[in-house]
Amino acid sequence: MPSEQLVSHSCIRRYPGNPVLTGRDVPYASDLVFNAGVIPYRDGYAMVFRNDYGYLGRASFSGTNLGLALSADGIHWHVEDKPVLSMKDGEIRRVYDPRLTEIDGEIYMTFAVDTKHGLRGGIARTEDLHSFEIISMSVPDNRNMVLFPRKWNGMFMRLERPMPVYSRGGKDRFDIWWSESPDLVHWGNSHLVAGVEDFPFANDKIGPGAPPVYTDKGWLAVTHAVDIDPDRGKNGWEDRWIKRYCAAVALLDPDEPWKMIGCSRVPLLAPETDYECRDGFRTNVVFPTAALPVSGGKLRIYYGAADTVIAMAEARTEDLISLCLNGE
Ligand code: BMA
Repeated sequence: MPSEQLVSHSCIRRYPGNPVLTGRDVPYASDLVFNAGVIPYRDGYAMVFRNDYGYLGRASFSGTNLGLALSADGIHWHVEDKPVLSMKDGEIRRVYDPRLTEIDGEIYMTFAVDTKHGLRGGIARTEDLHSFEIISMSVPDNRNMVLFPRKWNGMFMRLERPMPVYSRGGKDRFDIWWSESPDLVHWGNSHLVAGVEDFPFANDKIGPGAPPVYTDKGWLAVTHAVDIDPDRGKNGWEDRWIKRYCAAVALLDPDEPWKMIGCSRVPLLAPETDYECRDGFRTNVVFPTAALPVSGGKLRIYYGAADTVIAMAEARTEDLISLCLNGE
């Protein structure tokens, strides 16, 4: 039976000029531009994005680096001349999927690292978004880390997505966890925030998307939620791609941020447009990585579409909260 067609919730609007960044905007080798961290920066905005280049066929590329783009309005972007980070040595294969968070005036970037010995989640500090000081990297397998922009009882906090396989029947049953740290190096006191079963439209895995946003009702965490349909078969450039990624949203308790007050029971944003469903490397992918409060009481969400371009959508923060509270 073909999988159910999912539609985006009526509270969210895509930016009509989507996508906001593609490989054509990049002045160096670039095939796929997606999954970006975005923060307010100086008088405008800064974006660090993932760039895969040198398509070799099947699912492989000759390299991945991180690029920097600046914008006055958060919509129109100018990409700097050169990439700002790439890591490759005998152990590290690549660094990707950056997220940016400002905490107490310092800028931090979390990222995923593919290594010879597994997938690790890293944290770096940067003053100028050009050079990065690596602070820590987790043990494998873990990724999709996002930092909260405020400390809690003097501690840094992150959401993360470890990938238990052995203990979950060899399937991708990956959930969202919360951990705290005094120094961004030593992490612990971990709690489960949400399981994949909390999102009825996911049958595979969930993961943190954007760094959480503080509201008077709690922390709004935009996440991704994945369902698999083996009948999807060939999609996009890859030989076989059977997953669908939607954006979802969860509300976390302000006092005990590992406790989920509620979450959307339907997708916030489901792949529907051509740039999400058709024209890309991996079709049916909406992968949120940044959420910024903007004028009009709205939250602007940036997401990778089809692992090929970067797009944007907006919803009223109030509507996102009620989506979580009413379990719509
Ligand atoms: C995840 C990561 C992301 C990617 C997503 C959809 O596992 O690899 O970088 O956007 O899959 O393909």
